[in-house]
Amino acid sequence: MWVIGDVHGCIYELNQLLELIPADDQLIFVGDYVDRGPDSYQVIDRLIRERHRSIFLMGNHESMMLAYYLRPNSREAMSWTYPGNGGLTTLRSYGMSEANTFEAFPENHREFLMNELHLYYEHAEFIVVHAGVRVDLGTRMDDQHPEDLLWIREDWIRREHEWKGKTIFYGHTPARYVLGFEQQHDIIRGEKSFGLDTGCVYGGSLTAMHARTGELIQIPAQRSYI
Ligand SMILES: [Mn+2]
Repeated sequence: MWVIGDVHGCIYELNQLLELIPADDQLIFVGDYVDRGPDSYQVIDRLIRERHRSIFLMGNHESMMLAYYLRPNSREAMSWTYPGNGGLTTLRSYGMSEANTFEAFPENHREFLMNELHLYYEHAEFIVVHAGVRVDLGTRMDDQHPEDLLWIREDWIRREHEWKGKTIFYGHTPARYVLGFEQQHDIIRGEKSFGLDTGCVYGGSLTAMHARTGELIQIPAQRSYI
């Protein structure tokens, strides 16, 4: 099973990456398919075509996007279209604007966003989650708060070495944020975790890591998209 980091509309790099992964291998995506990058519409379309062999997690960006339409008075909803968060770029990729309703999205995309995204995936040997976990809450994933699984950053990165549970694969925090710009293509190697957001949309790479063997496949971004 291959774990794939944040895509953020980087369709060119996603297509390249999937060329290099055997067609029968299972995929698990850590979330953040949309926003900021060139073509969120095409990314969702490609993911839907891979659904027979894939597990999809929800990222904070899908969560904001859904909130924008389904919980419009929430703080998350309002942040989706802030400059920098990329919601407007996503709308543009659909040929839409803020004036459109959720029903304007293709039905299969709406169905994908509402019904196919999980907060985490737990395997016998590892866990996959978008952002990380709160180590204080213990090792049972049921005890974690959804908001942390989608949004946690410093409280996870700083205390990762205290985690006593299974190996965790996550995205959300670009490697350059932790390792520095010079190492933006490297994954974040913790004591019991691997951070796979190598910041494709910022001009880093799109990364897939084989959960069992640790093999890496990386596609450097064509350019920085923001
Ligand atoms: Mn992200």
